[in-house]
Amino acid sequence: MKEYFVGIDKVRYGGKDSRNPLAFKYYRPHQMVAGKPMKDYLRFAMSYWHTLTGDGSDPFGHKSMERPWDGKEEMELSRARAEAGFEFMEKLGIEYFCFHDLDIAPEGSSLREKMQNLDEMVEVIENLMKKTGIKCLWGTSDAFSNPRFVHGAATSCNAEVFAFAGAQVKKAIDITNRLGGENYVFWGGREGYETLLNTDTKLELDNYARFLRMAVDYAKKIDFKGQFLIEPKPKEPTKHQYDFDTMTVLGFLRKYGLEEDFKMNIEANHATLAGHTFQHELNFARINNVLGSIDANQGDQLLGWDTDQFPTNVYETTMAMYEVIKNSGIAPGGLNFDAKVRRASFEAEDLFISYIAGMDAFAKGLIVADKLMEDRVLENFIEDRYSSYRVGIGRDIVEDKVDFEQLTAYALEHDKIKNKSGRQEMLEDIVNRYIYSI
Ligand code: XLS
Ligand code: CA
Ligand code: CA
Repeated sequence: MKEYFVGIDKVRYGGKDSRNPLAFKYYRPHQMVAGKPMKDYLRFAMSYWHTLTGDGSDPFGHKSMERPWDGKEEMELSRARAEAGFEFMEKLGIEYFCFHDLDIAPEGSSLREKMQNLDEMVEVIENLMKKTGIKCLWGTSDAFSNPRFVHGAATSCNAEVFAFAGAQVKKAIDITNRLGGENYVFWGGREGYETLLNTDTKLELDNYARFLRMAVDYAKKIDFKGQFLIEPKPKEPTKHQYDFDTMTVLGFLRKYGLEEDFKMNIEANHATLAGHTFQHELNFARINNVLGSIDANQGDQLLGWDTDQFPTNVYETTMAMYEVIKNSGIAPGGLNFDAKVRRASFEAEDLFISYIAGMDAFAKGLIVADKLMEDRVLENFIEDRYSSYRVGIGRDIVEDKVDFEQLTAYALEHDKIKNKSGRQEMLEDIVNRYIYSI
């Protein structure tokens, strides 16, 4: 087969002192960490959109990326991107990919044509998967780009759009199933509102729940075994997105009795847009048993939007992998690089360099988090901090044995309270020390 990324060989481990931008410094797929090969914790995935269809255009400028498939159009372009994508993953040793229906095939001029194009491309991708052993982490449907979705898809004010979205998502579940997708993602790009002046929020939310219920029923019908995931994001492109953050989504799912069928796909940049840290979202998903998968990227602290940058902040990757280890891993989810090279990093080589940077940051984060846990640095501190709940009145509280009157009787006798320091700076310093030493 034609080689697309000419001059770039298979990326190898060069060790942490390597100066080669095209070598891994920390990522060694088979190195054992926390009882598993690193790659089984990380389960890296390529995002089809940012990697193969992103062209660097932004609201102020045209396409800037130079790509080996430039000049091709329509189905020929889709085929070239697929072939190049699998070459890219093979060279980086990435075992999974994630895609939107719209990423893999042209829309065509009708719904029927769109579905035919998809079927044709799914066959191409299926063959590439067989040849390389690369798997599909998740599929999804782009129900936000086309102007028909101006008012949303499942939450549109227009019932015809709701119907179209149903057909589109049904097809996306079908093809994800055919490609053996281990998950299916719902990201409600325009499922929100711009102004309450024209919005029936109650009907929109009821309809959204109806839509998700239909998806669950359909998955059962075709025996799709993948995990359904909702990807929280508070805003952008809409002013307010209904899937604001993990706890909002959980409240919604529980209200409509959908909580058994969905987990979360947590994206770092969406967490920060919601005013949370990445670790906060992972933690809240984990303690509620809904940590499904991760969109690995990072935002810019000075910009209030979704910049989808490659994740290079080791402090963040460390605390993210700390949550993943605590979760006993992320499978059947993974770490999808929902990240794009900057507009000025327009050479194809930048794609490789960026993935290597992200993979290394997470590999290092995994090693540091494992070491922190092995030494029970935070665990011991936290255990001690809450030790008052293991004896006396504290034990009675957590065993639900006391009421306000009993608490009053106790407090009247024990009102000279002594607290202990939270030692935040000490803990931050310890985490830093672990990061430096590896
Ligand atoms: C956009 C989202 C999107 C989803 C998949 O902000 O991150 O890319 O991950 O539709
Ligand atoms: Ca995402
Ligand atoms: Ca994003």
